[in-house]
Amino acid sequence: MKDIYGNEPPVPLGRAHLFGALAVVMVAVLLGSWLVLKMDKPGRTQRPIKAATEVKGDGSVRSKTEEAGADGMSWTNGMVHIPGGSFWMGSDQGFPDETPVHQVIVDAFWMDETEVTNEEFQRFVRATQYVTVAERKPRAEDFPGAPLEKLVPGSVVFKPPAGEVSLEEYYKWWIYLPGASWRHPSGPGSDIVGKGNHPVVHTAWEDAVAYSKWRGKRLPTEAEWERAARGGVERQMYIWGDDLAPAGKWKANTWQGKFPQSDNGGDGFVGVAPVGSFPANAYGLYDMAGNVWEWCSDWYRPDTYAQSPSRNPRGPDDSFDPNEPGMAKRVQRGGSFLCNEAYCAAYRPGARMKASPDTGLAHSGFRCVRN
Ligand SMILES: [Ca+2]
Ligand SMILES: [Ca+2]
Repeated sequence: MKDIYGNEPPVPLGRAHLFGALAVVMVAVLLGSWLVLKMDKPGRTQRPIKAATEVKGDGSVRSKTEEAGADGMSWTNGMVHIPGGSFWMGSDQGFPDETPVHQVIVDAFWMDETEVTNEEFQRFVRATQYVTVAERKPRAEDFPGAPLEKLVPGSVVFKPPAGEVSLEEYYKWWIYLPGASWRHPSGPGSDIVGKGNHPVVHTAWEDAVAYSKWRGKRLPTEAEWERAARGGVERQMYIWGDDLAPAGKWKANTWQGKFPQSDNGGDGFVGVAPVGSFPANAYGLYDMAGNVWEWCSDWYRPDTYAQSPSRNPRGPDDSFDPNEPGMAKRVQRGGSFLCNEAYCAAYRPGARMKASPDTGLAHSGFRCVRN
């Protein structure tokens, strides 16, 4: 089950792992997943925009100004039009769950130009008083066997191990940190002041769904996400081509150096980068590779593609992860600032990840779509 680099698939984790492990290891520990319209051309919206238009199939133009979103602006503000059409989904150069490569047809939709930012998420929280999963006290019934004193609000952060570790010992660089949340990405001593344009992190799937609904949007299907990421360019290893760093230039916020001990920030960033710090793909979307993982609406199964309908697939009806058969998981895409060639190379547009819906990590974010 190794990939083209000879790597084992990255290990997914969920909140439940954390508390299960706590029952055994008496420390506030662990967990972690690494794993963690119709227009001829896609159009990038200008911001601020108040009068977006849509060119319909018959050539007529429809204004969307009247369809204001929750922020009083046109809902297309900050979104990019992704044309409908067919593309080759999957990859035969990655892990087995990316196969078979198959042709999929997706209707047109609009997608957020960037990952959802702290500033955007803060507007949502202020308007709704929403409390994220990481800020809620875990319920004892959800984590049988966990010491009650350990059931405190928090999330999982990345901490480089001091010495040599096996790449299978993921629990040595993921730490459950009480008080970590989107407001405090690195724990209680940290905040998001001056980081309004950073992607929001520590967002569980249900947090992402709640935000999406408030904006009158939704999470993308896995097929929509991959079509958008590939930008109309078929069967490339990366969304920008087949070279990881053409002419020595990094094209996404990933990891350089020895993982997981030391990220030398060769791409200009250690940790998250402000959204849009790297070149957009051919559709005008930023950070579809790297920076933070992005939730999709689909349940995860490794055999999804073997039974997927060819038109507007919405994922399987149930979830199955052979690594954790009892835990239902949703799909995540795009990789993060922690991804590197030696581990998961998940910034490839075909790469798939999964996590339980109640799991948010220091590199888990999302973006929304709408038809
Ligand atoms: Ca980086
Ligand atoms: Ca991303």
